[in-house]
Amino acid sequence: MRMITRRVALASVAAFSVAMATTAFADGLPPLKPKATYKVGFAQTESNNPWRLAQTASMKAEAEKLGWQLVYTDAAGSAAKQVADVNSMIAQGVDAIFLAPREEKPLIPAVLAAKKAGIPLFLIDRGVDPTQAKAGVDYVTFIGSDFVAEGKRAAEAMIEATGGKGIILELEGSTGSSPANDRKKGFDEVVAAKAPGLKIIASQTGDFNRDKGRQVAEALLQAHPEATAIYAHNDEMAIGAISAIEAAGKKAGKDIIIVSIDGEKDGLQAVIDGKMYATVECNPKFGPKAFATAIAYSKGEKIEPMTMNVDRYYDIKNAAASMADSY
Ligand code: GYE
Repeated sequence: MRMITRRVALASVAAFSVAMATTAFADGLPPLKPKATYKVGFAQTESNNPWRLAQTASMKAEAEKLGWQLVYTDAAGSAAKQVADVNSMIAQGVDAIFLAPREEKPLIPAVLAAKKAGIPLFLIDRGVDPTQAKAGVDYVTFIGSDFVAEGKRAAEAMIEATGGKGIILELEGSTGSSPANDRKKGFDEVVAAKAPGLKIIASQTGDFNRDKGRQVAEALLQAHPEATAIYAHNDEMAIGAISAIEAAGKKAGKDIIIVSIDGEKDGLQAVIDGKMYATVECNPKFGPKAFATAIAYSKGEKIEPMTMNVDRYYDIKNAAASMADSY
């Protein structure tokens, strides 16, 4: 009889904790239990440019500083592999996941799988489709830059550099990624609203990649010899475009005005060399902020659904002075 009573009591404790867990889920998010140390995952999208390498180095350095175990994966540019990487982190029982989603839609299943498994997930640097997964509900927060604002700032620079007249080739980032979508949106909007004399004659993806940027710029320069400017969604493609411009016997910075985004060392050098007019900063050093956010979350502090980085702007006035800080 006593045995049975005890079993009933235990069963109701179990029922209570299920109810507690359900309450946490009903609030939208799995909790991160306070612990002295954690095993966390970082699902990187690719490692083929200095920006990505700087981001990975920053995440690894912070994990090491805190003495946390980091399960690191590199999706090598494949959204499908990145979904598999997150699923493997879930299977390994990580406490939390930092995800830099390659594209907005294909990573939705990974975000939802982490939530379902009770693992809090933090999006860093890129976003996912907000109609399919919500910050503060399906994942804890997005930490990163305002890409629309970056695109707008790049357009202002382009207007300044060209006097509002010219024919622009646009090199887009990876198709379906939030920085490519938003940097295009911000730039195109400002050009349409403020510079009727600027015409975007072609816009094509170079996948945020230096060599693809070079190849696409080469084809576009051939198809549109009247082009006078290039807007690249990142420095790597801008550097590739400079090679294509020079191979076509033209002068970067004179015949073709270039504006870009990121602020990597080679981008700043191109500004110093007069080949690029300006680059809008997008800071890759996420480690301190990402881990501090997870710690704050574990303490039950309120986390804003969007944590925006403050980005600088580099042109000839400050490029040289910013080199030491760059990557
Ligand atoms: O601009 C680019 C990188 O997602 C914000 O991705 C990031 C972008 C960055 O490959 O260089």
